Amino acid sequence: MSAEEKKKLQSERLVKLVKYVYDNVEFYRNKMDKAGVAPEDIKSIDDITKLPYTTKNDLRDTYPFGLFAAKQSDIVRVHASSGTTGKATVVGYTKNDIDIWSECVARCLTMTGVTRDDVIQVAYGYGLFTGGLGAHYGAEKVGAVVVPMSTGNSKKLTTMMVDFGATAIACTPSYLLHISEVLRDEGLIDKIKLKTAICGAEPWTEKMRVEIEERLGIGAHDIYGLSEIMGPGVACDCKAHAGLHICDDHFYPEIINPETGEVLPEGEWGELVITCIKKEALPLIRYRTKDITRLTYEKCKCGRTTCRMANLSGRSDDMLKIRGVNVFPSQIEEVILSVEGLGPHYEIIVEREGYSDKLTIRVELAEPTDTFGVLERISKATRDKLRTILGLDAKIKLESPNTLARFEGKAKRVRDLRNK
Ligand code: DLL
Repeated sequence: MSAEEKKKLQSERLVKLVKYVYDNVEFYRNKMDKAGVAPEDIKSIDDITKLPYTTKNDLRDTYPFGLFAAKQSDIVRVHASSGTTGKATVVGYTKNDIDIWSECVARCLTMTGVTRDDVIQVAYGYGLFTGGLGAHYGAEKVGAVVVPMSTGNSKKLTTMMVDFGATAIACTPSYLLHISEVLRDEGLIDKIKLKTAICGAEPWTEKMRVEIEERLGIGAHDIYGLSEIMGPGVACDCKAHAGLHICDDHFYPEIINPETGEVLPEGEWGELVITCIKKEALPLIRYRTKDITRLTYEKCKCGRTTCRMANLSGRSDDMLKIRGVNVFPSQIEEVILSVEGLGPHYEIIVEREGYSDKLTIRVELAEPTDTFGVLERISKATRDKLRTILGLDAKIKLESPNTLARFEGKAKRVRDLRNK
């Protein structure tokens, strides 16, 4: 699709959407009236900046169904975020929304090379989390054989991976790391037929992606999404690994300065804002994702012309401020994966010591060793790199392989104990 055709489609969809939500959602009607914007003011996609932002708090304040635009009789599914703090956010889908979702996930899987000839294990959690069912429906749409593993039994997963000749897997990157260890420990690495992994739901660096590829001898792809917008399948990286292709005929992306709300030009880092221009049940307008990325509209090497977003450097609310320095956990991950002798499992602990912050990084060694000289070299290399790259002093605690927690869902790698 040419840029002009895309813009025309996005404009038509936005104009229709704004009228639809104004007529059907009291929250949006009030918000637009307050901002002095009428549906008629929105004539093309360029007018999107006239519309107010939507936030997670808006979803919480209207819990559970206050932002739904469709009649209950048209809703066929709900999902909800696990919500460790505050109320869960509840999201809903009409039959058409489920079709769009499957279509977007199918596009993502296709760009990673998955076809109807694949056997794919879906090892995201099934249930209220969107990962399992989202990936499942998309994989069925492609026509692959879907094995709905969910999470919870890594040994069964690895056994079936061999027995069923699974060629693809969809799960969080941290879970795939764990799976790679189970395969190694069970002596199964040489027996698998795995070619492709579609991993997302949590931040992971390019270095981690390559580490996973090397461990398993596969192509690993980054899939992005969030339940408020749909679930997995908002964007995915193709074989060129040059950013994630956004399904921008359904999800219109913008980048804003998270502090001022100002819209930023192409190429600048900031908070991703998404408008669902084609959904029926919960079509969020200018939803602030809190995810930090940047966009490019250049045509990809693969030939696709969609807007692409960079691999996420983190969420604005995951950013740690340590002794005044802003740090994303992903930056620490980059450093760890660049030091020879360290494995990819780590934990970041931040504590208050007097008036200062204390940063400790627990990280597993790649191979067991207790040779003092080796341990000292690895610790020093890690400390030095953190100081040079992030300007931070940290205490490095080297752990034996297989001592830190493993995760089946989203990894929890940060313990911020400062306000405890
Ligand atoms: O995590 C949906 C999903 C499932 C995406 C499976 C990909 C694969 P939520 O639980 O609502 O939905 O969490 C959404 O997770 O705002 C990001 O902060 C983070 N996230 C999702 N995908 C990625 C990714 C699902 N590829 C939140 N890289 C988002 C980094 C990601 N962070």
